[in-house]
Amino acid sequence: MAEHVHYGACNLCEAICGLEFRVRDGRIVSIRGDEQDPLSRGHICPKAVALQDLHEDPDRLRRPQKRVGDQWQEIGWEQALDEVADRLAAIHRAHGGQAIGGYMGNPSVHNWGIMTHSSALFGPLKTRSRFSATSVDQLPHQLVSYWLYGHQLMVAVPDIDRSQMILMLGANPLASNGSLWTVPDVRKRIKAMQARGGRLIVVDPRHTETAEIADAHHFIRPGGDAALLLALLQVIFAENLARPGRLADFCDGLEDAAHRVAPFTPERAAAVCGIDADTIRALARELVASPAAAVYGRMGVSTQAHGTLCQWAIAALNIVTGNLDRPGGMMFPHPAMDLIKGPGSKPGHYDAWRSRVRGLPEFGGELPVAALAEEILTPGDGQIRALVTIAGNPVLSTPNGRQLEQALGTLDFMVAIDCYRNETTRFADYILPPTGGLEHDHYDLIFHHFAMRNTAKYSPAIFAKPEGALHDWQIFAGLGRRLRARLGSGRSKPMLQRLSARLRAEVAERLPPHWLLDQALKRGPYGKGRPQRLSLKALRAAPHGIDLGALREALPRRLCHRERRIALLNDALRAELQRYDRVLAELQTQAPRDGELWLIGRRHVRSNNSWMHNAQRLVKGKPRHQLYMHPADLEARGLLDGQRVRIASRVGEIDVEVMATEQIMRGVVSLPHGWGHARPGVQQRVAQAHAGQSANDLTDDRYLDRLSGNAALNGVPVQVMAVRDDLAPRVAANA
Ligand SMILES: Nc1nc2c(c(=O)[nH]1)N[C@H]1C(S)=C(S)[C@@H](COP(=O)(O)OP(=O)(O)OC[C@H]3O[C@@H](n4cnc5c(=O)[nH]c(N)nc54)[C@H](O)[C@@H]3O)O[C@H]1N2
Ligand SMILES: Nc1nc2c(c(=O)[nH]1)N[C@H]1C(S)=C(S)[C@@H](COP(=O)(O)OP(=O)(O)OC[C@H]3O[C@@H](n4cnc5c(=O)[nH]c(N)nc54)[C@H](O)[C@@H]3O)O[C@H]1N2
Ligand code: SF4
Ligand SMILES: [Mo]
Repeated sequence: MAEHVHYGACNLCEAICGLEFRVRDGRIVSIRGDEQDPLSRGHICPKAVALQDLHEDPDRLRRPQKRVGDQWQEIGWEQALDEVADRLAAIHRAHGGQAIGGYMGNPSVHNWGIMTHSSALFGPLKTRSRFSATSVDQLPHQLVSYWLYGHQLMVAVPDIDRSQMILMLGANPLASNGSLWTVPDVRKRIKAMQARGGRLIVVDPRHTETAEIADAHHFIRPGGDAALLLALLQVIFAENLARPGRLADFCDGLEDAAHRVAPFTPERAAAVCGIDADTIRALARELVASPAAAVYGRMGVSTQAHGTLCQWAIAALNIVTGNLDRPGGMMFPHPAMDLIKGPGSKPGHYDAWRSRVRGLPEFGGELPVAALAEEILTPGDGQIRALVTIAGNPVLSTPNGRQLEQALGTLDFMVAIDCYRNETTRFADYILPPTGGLEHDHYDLIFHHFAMRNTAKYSPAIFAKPEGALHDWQIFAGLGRRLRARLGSGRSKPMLQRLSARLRAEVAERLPPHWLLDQALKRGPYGKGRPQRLSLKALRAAPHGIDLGALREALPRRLCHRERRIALLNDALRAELQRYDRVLAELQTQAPRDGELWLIGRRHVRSNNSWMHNAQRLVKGKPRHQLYMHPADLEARGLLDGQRVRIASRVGEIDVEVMATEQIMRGVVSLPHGWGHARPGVQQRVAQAHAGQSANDLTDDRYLDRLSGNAALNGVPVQVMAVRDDLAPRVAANA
């Protein structure tokens, strides 16, 4: 049989690497990096080969599943979609839209069919009880982008190929391959920057893989970044070093900002962040002196107690140093399918309503997921009684996962659109599994907005859709159609109008994502009448992808506020700065509590959140889910390297193996999230054999970034102690 070669992009992480697949007899024989991909240039990581494992995994669900008692039955699609729509419609009629919650997980943004068609499901449900992985991740970035630039997707990224300095906080791209920064092959790009005399400076409580190749690394106390970043701003203003250049022409609030950061001196910051005042001053001066520098902060500075303030200060630093929208600084990409300037753009909105129980603000139509469990558990009008999860595993990925488990057990109804029966979906009444990643086509709608180079690439399906399977978008379309039939659309409108609205919705839903892409490309910034003349046909003719060039100046044109201005400050931010002044004063005087340690997370290149541990190829070798702890902290507690220890937080405790390492700073411990697969009813055999424990059994649903409601998953106070023998039976039950 002939061997066929296919090209496509990997959709597992934000690096969207180009891949070359060789297929013989309907089986993959090799997966390699595509040397001709203009963005990734042949880069690949170990997870790409696991695409084959996902494709062939016998545990991956291929038919709709219905729970009957403790048994799961395979049923047909018509029955599944009809019954799910019946149940959702019944709850909607009895309790209203708010009673139906929705949670969208991380792969939603890596699967374009979910992006283009999930509104088919949520449109007729008209619910405000919506949640996603955004609020355990990048919510502060989106909020700051919305406030400053007028659009939640206007995120600037380090223009690394022309940078002379990157100050990186709370990110480990050597493991994560970059985030809110599509930067495949980041190691090579860092090395190239260093070869031209540029410097990478990493700020992280752990000496990470990225810190290892950096020119300087500063340990920072978890949660101390806001103090550090505000102090950098303070020095720049106090020493009269601000050079915003042309940005000053269209940026409001610069003087106000200078005035408001004045109290945050390096001396005050030092006491809280653990980096001394001289180092902070030197860092500020180095930043200002660099001809092209980028300040970039990610997970570690978003998912912490002052995430929004951190992201604001980072943006402010890039502005006052004149590095925003400057080659080699932080730049805004111009994607071919533009969700910022294109039709149907969603700039965002903030605090238009609040969560019922705790009063947390919505952002862009979603509530903070840390409030999901309480919205299910607390009786009253608007209580969530049914839940739809889409490509997510919140039991392992959101704070206080045990409480969420308890909540899921009380729901009247749950449906999961997911390919596995895992820690979350096992609570569902129905699981609706879509086709696998190699069985549908793909175009990355999101990550071109954060890419360090403008490119476009269409990935055709490698394998035909199996008989009797549905793509994610078809599941949404099928449910949407049925829900509209049961719930109607817009009762107040006259019948004809109602009919035509329904007709339009039905037509739109039946259009596949690639049709929508073709339209968007042709009408987009590189479409008809432009030199590139992009269309679906043009992309199909260029299987490696099309290079649209280096990042280019975007401001002020691309700003989305009226009059195309940057709004550096608003009332909410001013209040937050004032509040932080008080927080800092308290932190400065607070004595650390006896024996308390700060828990942070970490990522590994062979692991991807919670859902790829069923690939033998990735989990093999030594376990990677131990607790990292400094030898001196172990010694102080009479603990030994390699022993089982108990970690306890306000919300729970787990027992894990501890590993002594000087990689981690004293007073801090690190545990990766996404593990904890030994739960009843999970059908992921390999993962269960490598179970580990869930870090989110320790993280706290009450510990948030106050402004955004984003979960503070890093810097969680914990105690670590020996596992006593008399507790052994309980440990065994957990293990
Ligand atoms: N303590 C701690 N917690 C964290 C983090 C941390 O650093 N520390 N990180 C947070 C971050 S950044 C994120 S993004 C979240 C992730 O949190 P989630 O998005 O909730 O979890 P994932 O592990 O990504 O789960 C993905 C699910 O999608 C399914 N899936 C995969 N592909 C598809 C598909 O194409 N279609 C459908 N329908 N389903 C699919 C998988 O089977 C799996 O159930 O975790 C967060 N939680
Ligand atoms: N291999 C792999 N790649 C992935 C993923 C994965 O699970 N595995 N997940 C993907 C997803 S969903 C995302 S969002 C991205 C995340 O991408 P990154 O943000 O690059 O990922 P992390 O490795 O979580 O890096 C966070 C860093 O913050 C540090 N940190 C913790 N607390 C603090 C603090 O208070 N201050 C500072 N300065 N640093 C702190 C941690 O030590 C860690 O090194 O990765 C994506 N890529
Ligand atoms: S870095 Fe790895 S997982 Fe991420 S896109 Fe590239 S090959 Fe896929
Ligand atoms: Mo994420």
